[in-house]
Amino acid sequence: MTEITATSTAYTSKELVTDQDVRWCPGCGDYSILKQVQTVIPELGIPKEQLVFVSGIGCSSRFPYYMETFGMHSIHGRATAIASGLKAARPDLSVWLVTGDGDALSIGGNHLIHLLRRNFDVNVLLFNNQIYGLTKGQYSPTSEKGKVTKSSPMGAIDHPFNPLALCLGAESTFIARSMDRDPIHLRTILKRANQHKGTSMVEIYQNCNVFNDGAFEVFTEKSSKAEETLFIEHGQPLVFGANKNKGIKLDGFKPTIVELEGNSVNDLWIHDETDRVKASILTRFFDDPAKEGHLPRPFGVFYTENRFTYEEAMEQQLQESLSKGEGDLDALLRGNNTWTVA
Ligand SMILES: Cc1ncc(C[n+]2csc(CCOP(=O)(O)OP(=O)(O)O)c2C)c(N)n1
Ligand code: SF4
Repeated sequence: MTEITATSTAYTSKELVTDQDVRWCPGCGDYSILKQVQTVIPELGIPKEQLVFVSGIGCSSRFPYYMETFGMHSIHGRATAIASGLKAARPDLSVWLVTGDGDALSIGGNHLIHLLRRNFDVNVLLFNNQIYGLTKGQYSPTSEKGKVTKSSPMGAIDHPFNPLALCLGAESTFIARSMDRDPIHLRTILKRANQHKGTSMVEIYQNCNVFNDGAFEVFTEKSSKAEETLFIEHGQPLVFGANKNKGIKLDGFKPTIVELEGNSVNDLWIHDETDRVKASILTRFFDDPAKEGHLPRPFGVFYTENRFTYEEAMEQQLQESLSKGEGDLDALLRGNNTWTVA
């Protein structure tokens, strides 16, 4: 392990690569995500010794081993709690949390929602491969209904989570979606996540080519990507299709697909990242792509909001308390109320 002493922000992607053998299966989507993170981080101006990658348990959670930064491969589902504690103690650090759909949404579901509502300034990268990879292919909370796996031989009967709808419901201040197979888009979203002050939730569609190959291929393959995806940008109309010939119009609260021929772009839904109600509608663009008349799947920043972070509020309270002068611990322990138990 190399010792990090410098405070320089000038380092290269190569300097973020560790001497560890990467133990993901050949062809796994995790490789691309690692590469994009290692490419983007040196551009962010963060001193290397202030970077921390915290993960839970899963294939995705092996991430900190491969980043030449501080890090912790922690406990299943608890990276959220550990990152919260770290940020409370050291608000100056740049904390990145790497988790999987099982880690974040099964065992860690409870901790995730509290991280989001508290709004610690942490960047969450949720690798969603719709399966438990590390434990060899059991269905996860994002696997589709009917999914046949070793743990659901007759097909999963669970209704899956819609992760971004869940996060928005948990008072998240930044939600976005990207994918392993679109490096440029992923890098843009990683930069946006870093800029956001508060918890940034980035769902990344990630192919597990061993236990759930092709789960997102309709969104990632050249032949179908343009028709099945909707890349959203603040201030821009919702346009998609191979020839950018389709758009989304809001009919009241109901989104509808319109052909652009015969319709003005000005009548289309213009994306506004600060509109929570519309972001909520966008998260519901979640139909099975096999369903007739389904909406395209959005990628980009759905919602962003400026809200006080937990660590800021905590610091303010501490300063307020300190300004009252020295306390009396004995008096505090004795308290104001005493009871005599007969
Ligand atoms: C307390 C505990 N329960 C269960 C496990 C077994 N386990 C390890 S990883 C995992 C799920 C991983 O799935 P996911 O988070 O989707 O990550 P992936 O491996 O797909 O990247 C489970 C159930 C464990 N390690 N610890
Ligand atoms: S099991 Fe799946 S998620 Fe895990 S390393 Fe292999 S391909 Fe990747």
